[in-house]
Amino acid sequence: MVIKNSMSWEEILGNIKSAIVNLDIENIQRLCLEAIKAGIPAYDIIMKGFSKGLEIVGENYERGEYYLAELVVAGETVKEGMKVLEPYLKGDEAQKIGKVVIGTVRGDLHDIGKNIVAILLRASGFDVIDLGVDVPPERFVEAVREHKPDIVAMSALLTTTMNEMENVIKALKEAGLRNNVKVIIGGAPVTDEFAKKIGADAAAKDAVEGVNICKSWLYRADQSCQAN
Ligand code: B12
Repeated sequence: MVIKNSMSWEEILGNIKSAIVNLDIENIQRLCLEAIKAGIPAYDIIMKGFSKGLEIVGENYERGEYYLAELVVAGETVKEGMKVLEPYLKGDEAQKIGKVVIGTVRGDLHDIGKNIVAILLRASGFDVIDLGVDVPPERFVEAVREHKPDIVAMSALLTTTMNEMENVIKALKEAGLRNNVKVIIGGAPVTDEFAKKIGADAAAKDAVEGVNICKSWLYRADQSCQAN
């Protein structure tokens, strides 16, 4: 009989996914550590473990099997796990390549995706000013005035709040600041067509694509970076 003493990456990620679905906040950190020890990249743990689990949580919610309380605990479980993963997502922060103001738009409290984008941006050398959740247009405008970022990044997870992104762009225009920044939007309901419609410069389907778009903007703006 063969005794199996080490799990495959697939099994480990499957356990993490299940822990999110089962709202197992007690064990999530242990499972994440196990995954890191097995050599699984932190970003894969997020995308193939956390996100897959959250997808199922969302489906259970839609089917009426989970309620708001379960969504809350699922969110908290991910945040506990992120505490373990965050150090492994950090890059070389010494060399700053640009500045980003990021926030989840007014009326929207979802911040797991936004936080992942912020972490990856920092890991890629961006200075990130995170305005948090439920951010009104005036706050984005204030932050652009104060911090003079290269990029404004917005997140929305609800079909009812994605329209707030257009209000932020309008407010930036009214303040005469729109041409000073690139605008990128993200979150499950957001599409390229929507970005075009509201006058954003780009939409990203996930954090990695978003970070790559941000990098490409700065590399284009600063010829010296093209050599890197
Ligand atoms: C966890 C969760 C919550 C938690 C959020 C906790 C937190 N701190 O974030 C809480 C409990 C607060 C919550 C509340 C609600 N929720 Co909720 N929630 C979810 C759930 C299960 C997971 C969301 C998530 O974190 N996904 C994982 C992350 C990693 O994915 P992501 O956010 O999409 O981010 C990725 C990309 O989109 C992208 N990205 C995201 N933002 C940005 C920004 C930029 C700039 C870029 C480049 C990329 C980018 O990068 C990320 C990583 O690749 C989803 C279901 C789902 N599967 O999405 C429902 C879901 C989003 N919620 C939903 C609903 C209905 C609600 C409530 C209205 C429920 C209620 N009756 O009160 C409230 C609304 C509260 C509010 N005002 O915001 C619906 C939305 C339906 C719709 N189409 O509008 C969903 C889809 C569930 C469902 N299937 O019905 N929720």
